[in-house]
Amino acid sequence: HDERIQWWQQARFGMFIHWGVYSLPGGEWKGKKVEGYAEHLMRKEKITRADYLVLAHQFNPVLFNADEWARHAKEAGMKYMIITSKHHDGFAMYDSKVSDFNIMQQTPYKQDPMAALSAACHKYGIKFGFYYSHAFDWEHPDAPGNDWEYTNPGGDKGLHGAINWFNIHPELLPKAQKYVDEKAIPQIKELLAKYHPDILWFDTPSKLPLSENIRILKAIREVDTRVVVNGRLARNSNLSFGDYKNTADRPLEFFPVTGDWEAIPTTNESYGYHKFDNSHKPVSAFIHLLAKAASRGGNLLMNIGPKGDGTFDSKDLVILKGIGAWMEKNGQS
Ligand code: JFZ
Repeated sequence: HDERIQWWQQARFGMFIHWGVYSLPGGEWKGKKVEGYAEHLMRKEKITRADYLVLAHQFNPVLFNADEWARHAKEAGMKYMIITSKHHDGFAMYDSKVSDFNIMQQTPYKQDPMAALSAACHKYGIKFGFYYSHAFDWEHPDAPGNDWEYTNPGGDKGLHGAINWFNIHPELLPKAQKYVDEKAIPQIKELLAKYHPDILWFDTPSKLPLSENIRILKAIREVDTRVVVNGRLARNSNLSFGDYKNTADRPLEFFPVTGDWEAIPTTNESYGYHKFDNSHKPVSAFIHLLAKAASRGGNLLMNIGPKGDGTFDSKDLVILKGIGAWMEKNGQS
């Protein structure tokens, strides 16, 4: 742990990227605004797997430029990048042989943006890794989450609802285990083998029993002892299960003062691109957060939501450029 966490402890500032099929509708569905997180489109609108594929068939980010994305991070003074390889929708944004629900097979784009980003980050000396939704998976018929299409727990009861479903519905546990065995663990191993990421970032651990989360961690450590794993793989309050602790998403006043921790503010409210969410904070807000995080020994992983065409939102770019200008004047390179 002490060795693999070293680069992370020095990194201080990183770029979090939520990008997927949901970025194309960008918070709009059937002419109406989707409330809250745009990346939760499938759950909020109860979209079936088949209908979500119709959307995927339109996802074509022809303007995506990995070098440009890495440069935006570099110029803002960021030292690491974490991007959604698979969010809760279950859609792999990389070339996955484990599941055909992926960008190569289901989109007209047919390219692997994760391979390009990994190479670009390497070129600019930026550490690179993946968000992977290990618990929630709305595409897989056996995974926790999608209860509008399958007999699965956790879906429309809300993001934090259906807590401990496995105690209430123990008969559903073998299903979840099947998903972990045939999709989550194989895809995580695939990501490790293919891209050698510096970090893996997991989320919503309460959707699986602790024993499943630990099984996943063991599978990771069997093949890779060097990759950094965030605290949301298993219950976040227990530090021993990850390499560092994550704070809750948005109440940024509650920064810890000890230990290795990371906060994940978003430029606006939604993590994925949301065309109706114009609540972007000013540059100064992020400078304050950076200073506050640094003074308490933590990292800031600032989230942006690129658009479905592969470009950054101009409102995110204003913030990135503003931070970059401040860094140029006051930061160290
Ligand atoms: C989760 C995801 O559902 C969301 O889409 C995004 O990826 C975010 C980074 O993580 O949402 C959460 C998870 C935990 C909390 C809030 C939102 N929390 O602990 O307050």
